[in-house]
Amino acid sequence: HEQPEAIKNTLMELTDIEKIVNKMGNVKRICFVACGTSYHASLIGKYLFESLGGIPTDVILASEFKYSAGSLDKDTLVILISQSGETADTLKALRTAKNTSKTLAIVNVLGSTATREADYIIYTRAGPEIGVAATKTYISQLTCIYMLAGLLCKHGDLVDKLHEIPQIIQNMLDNEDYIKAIAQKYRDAQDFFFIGRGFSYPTALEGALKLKEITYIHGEGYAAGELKHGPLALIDDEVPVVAVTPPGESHDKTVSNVEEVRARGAHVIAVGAESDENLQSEAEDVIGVDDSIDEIMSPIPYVVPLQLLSYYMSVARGIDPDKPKNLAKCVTV
Ligand code: F1P
Repeated sequence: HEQPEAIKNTLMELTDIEKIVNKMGNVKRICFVACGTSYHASLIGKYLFESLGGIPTDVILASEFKYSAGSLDKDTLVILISQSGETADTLKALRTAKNTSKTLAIVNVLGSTATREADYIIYTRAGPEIGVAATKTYISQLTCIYMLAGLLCKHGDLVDKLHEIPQIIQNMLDNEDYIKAIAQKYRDAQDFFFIGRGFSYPTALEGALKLKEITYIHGEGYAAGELKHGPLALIDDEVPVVAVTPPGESHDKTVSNVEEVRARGAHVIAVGAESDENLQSEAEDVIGVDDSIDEIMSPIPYVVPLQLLSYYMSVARGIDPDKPKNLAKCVTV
């Protein structure tokens, strides 16, 4: 519920980000390193920097960095994303990356280790996050990545569009009872699939992660086009499928994937544009997002209904969503 405020506060970092971009000079290659939710934010970064700026971009899980860090050099900008700035694997990667490359940390906690060790720092201004699972910090990380991409790829329109998102999210929060009702309906499901293409693929991964973290239901995030390469075998009427289908290039193909899973009996919850008539006829439940949101901007507002879905399922199952079992807010070993 603090998402609109978190975005507005993070947008105030724009001037600092401009200064960093001017200081850094030319960036020929980007390598994101992160864990968990921060990794999913990084994946969105890859889609942005490659599609808008043609900047080759890798995304590496911090825990895998020591086995495969790609080809880092002085022209590579290594971007570490971490809510806490204390995640052990991310810090290890930062220390290795510093030997060859410029490092930029996008962090929520002021004065954390990453902020002391990276060459450049951008703060996400989400405020302290009480729950263990990252929600508003994810949105703030994305806000920073979009501002950075807007500046590095010379797409000022991205920043303009960011200013419209807090109100769009607020409108969704004002109508969240609908999502609560869907959560009630599926509270006893044992497996879920989340599917999306392009910019919506990391959103699907993040939706599935939130489900696992706070409801203890198995959730599988999948690139929609990969379904037919195996997991379609798992789809039946007991496996709800959440389809992330914003308007844009990937839309029609994802809708055809919705048809495929429905043919196997799946109950489909689609997240898409409010006036998308196609979705209304294809999916059992449709969670509408403002029509003005295109595919590129969709990762920020579209993740909110997925977070709420998991939140309400968690509550319906008698779990405390703020204190999930076996999960630490910060993984320091
Ligand atoms: C990464 C992370 C979080 C997750 C949990 C464990 O943390 O995977 O995304 O919610 O708290 O750690 P960070 O590096 O972003 O602080």
